[in-house]
Amino acid sequence: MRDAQATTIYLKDYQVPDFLIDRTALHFEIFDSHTLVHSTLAMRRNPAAKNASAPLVLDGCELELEALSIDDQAVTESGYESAGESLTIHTVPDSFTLRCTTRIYPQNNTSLEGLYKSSTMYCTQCEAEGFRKITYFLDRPDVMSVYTVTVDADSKRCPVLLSNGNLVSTETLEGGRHRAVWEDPHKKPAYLFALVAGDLERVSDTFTTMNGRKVDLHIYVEEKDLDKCDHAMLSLKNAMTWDEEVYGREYDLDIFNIVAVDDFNMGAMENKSLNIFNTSCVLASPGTTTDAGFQRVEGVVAHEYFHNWSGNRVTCRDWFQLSLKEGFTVFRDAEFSADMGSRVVKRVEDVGLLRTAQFAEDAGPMAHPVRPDSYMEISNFYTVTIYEKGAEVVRMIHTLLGPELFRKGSDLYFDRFDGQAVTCEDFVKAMEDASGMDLGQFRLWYSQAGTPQVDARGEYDAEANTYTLTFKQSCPKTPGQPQKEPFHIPIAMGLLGDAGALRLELKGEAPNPDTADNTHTVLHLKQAEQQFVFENVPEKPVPSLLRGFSAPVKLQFDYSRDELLFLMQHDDDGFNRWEAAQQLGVLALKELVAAHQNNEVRALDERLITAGRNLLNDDSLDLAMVALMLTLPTEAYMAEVMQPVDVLSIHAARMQARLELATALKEEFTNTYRTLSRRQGDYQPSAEQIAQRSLKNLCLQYLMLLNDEHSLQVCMEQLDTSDNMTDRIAALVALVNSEHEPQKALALQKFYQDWQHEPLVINQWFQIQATSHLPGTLKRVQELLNHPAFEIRNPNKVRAVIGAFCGQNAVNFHQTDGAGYRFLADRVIELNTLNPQIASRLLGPLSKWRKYLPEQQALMKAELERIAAEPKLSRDVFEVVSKSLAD
Ligand code: B3K
Ligand code: ZN
Repeated sequence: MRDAQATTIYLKDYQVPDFLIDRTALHFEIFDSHTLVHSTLAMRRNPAAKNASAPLVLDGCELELEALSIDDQAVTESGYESAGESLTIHTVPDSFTLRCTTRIYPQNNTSLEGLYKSSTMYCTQCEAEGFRKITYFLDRPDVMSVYTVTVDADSKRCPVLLSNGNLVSTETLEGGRHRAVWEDPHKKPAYLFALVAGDLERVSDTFTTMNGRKVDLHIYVEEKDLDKCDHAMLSLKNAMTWDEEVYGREYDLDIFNIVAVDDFNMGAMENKSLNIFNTSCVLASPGTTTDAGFQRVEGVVAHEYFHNWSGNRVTCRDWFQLSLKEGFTVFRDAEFSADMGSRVVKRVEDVGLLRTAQFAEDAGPMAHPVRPDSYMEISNFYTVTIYEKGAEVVRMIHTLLGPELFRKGSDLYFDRFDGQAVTCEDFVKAMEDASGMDLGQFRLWYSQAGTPQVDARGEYDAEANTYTLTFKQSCPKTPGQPQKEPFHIPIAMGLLGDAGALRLELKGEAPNPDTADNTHTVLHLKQAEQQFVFENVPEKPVPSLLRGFSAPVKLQFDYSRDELLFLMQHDDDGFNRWEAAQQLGVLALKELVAAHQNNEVRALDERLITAGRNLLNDDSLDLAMVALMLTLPTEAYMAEVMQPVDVLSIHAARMQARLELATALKEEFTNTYRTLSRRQGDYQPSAEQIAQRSLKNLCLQYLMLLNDEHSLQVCMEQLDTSDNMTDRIAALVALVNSEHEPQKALALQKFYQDWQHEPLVINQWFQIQATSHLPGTLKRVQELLNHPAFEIRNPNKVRAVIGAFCGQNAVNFHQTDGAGYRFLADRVIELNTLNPQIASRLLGPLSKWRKYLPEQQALMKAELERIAAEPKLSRDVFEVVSKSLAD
């Protein structure tokens, strides 16, 4: 474990590297007890470096150095200095060959960074700074090198030997060993290096690119999982086609490999031509995977593939620029998923994540800009801000430029910077140069943290036939940023009249001759306060603002409930129809929360029940939309709009509202459930079938709240007879959250017996129990930690039990005696030594302690202090804990 060092790295201190590495030859000798890494680096001084006689400082972490030479002259111990994470050689020529041998122990590497063992296979994870755990190197993304990799291992235990690029030779060695040599013609930073050695089987296919290059596609998995690769393979081919059609980007090698690994810190990794995936993001089959799982596989496969251009061909100059590749690539994968399935559903899901997780991060102690100014541990910056807000920033550029100019901009960006390591500024400049649009003020989205608040009001002048929208924007202070400048905020909007959308004539602007449809526009909000006047407005309109969630802001407009009901039915923007339903739900839930806090009895606003009935009775509506609009705002979203957060009252209010809806609409839910249960044909993860299942299962969840025999029977039948995991899991969730104790216990037991040989299914089984909102869940979670299927070293299991309990089960995590907080702190302390990245990630729910009620704050803070007092904290945990406790 790397010890905590309170060193902060600043963007302003960036300097070009003093040395370059033109060629890298690595030779791995993998043995059971250890691995030897022999590296040969062709190095020279960087002509652009400031200091022409700088010493050579290499990165290296937890390495045993066995040999070191420069131009075949051994460097003796007095010739170098090794301290912390670096090795310094004071005197080197201008150009030289550095050879070095390190000894590492992959089987003991529980951090899952560098070269490690996941069950019987060897694999790597080098982003961001894992390569330095393999050998001494210039482990920074602006040092790009051409790699040749030789791997020797036991032929039986590791019949498959993979690395980046093309396989150039194989050889049988003495002693039952063999060798493979791989060469990657594209220069790349060390974080994209990968190696896999193990006993794997593969599924193969081919793809022919737009210029006729035939690419071999392989997915490597354990033999038992060979039947779960079809969806990933199809997703990969769809992604390759989509990137050609939408971005003009073609794949650049003859081979593309994906490897599935059980123990993996995140979803997947875009190593050049050798993507390594968490099994949860690549394996899928109807019997074992839910709809959400299928969609995740499609999205992650596409995301990693898209990185080949947005990340690999054009990479980041330094880690402050992480969103350059991540934000852009998330935007690309979101658009791909929208094109493959339902656009509105995808947007609603993404905005849900943004408005809960990202807005909370932006308001907490770890708030940072999309391009951070500083960090202690870069692993802590793979955040929802870098990924999701970063994607929103790219989406806003797309909205401001329109699709054609955006494509011109992306073409220019890829052409201009191919093979280079660049910055967010380079990206924005390319967009500006291609479009002619001034993005000067827009750049503040990269440098200012915090979620802007936009307050809007509208005034209709019946005499003048004008409608004036006034916007005020502000942004709360965040750590290190007490003052904020106004942002350039694109507000997509329209005005609705009684008979439909109104034509828009914005005062001072000529109508756009290019748009036949003048009912939709994008306002450029740039000032702290700004007015927009619409002329020739024949009636008082209802404005539809921030369509498609055109900017990551908190918008406040005082709609009446009747106006929200009107927007729910008539807005031509699907996202905003859903948003109107959400805001209506927020108003109703706020009332119930207040009543609960005052010990009053109050009924749910009748209008929600009427609206629900109308939705369920209207055959013309899209089923996915109905399901989304019938889902009340989540507890996490309510926590965002009601601070300080009273977790227990929010939970009680939402439960009451759900029960009232279930009681009032029992007949409609029953009928809809029955109609939707009759599916035609086999299971397909198609948008249409997914919509059908999501509404059917929502009906089931509502019906199960009634706690009656009939609903129980329906639920048990679905659990026992379903042919797919989506329906089975939905039934199990409903049952586990119900009061039917004997049936629940039996069902959980049977489910375990049926699926114990499918680790990904068992993770769901863990998660369902950890997220039960009923009392006694913490005790159950503690028992689950001792379950034979639980492994603290497997991140998926940690996420399924500990992560799910602390992050998705507010009512139990925040139980008033603080036992939930104590439980989390104990797990963080345990994981701090084993896997610092996972430990630090788990801390999220505790770090936001300041937004809760005073008694909870005190208990949460005490647990953070207990962690802070631990003698040996990893840098990852140290950074989050110390920033959480800072004033
Ligand atoms: N780039 C990787 C994330 C690496 C995280 C390292 N701690 C996966 C992705 O975003 O595609
Ligand atoms: Zn990524």
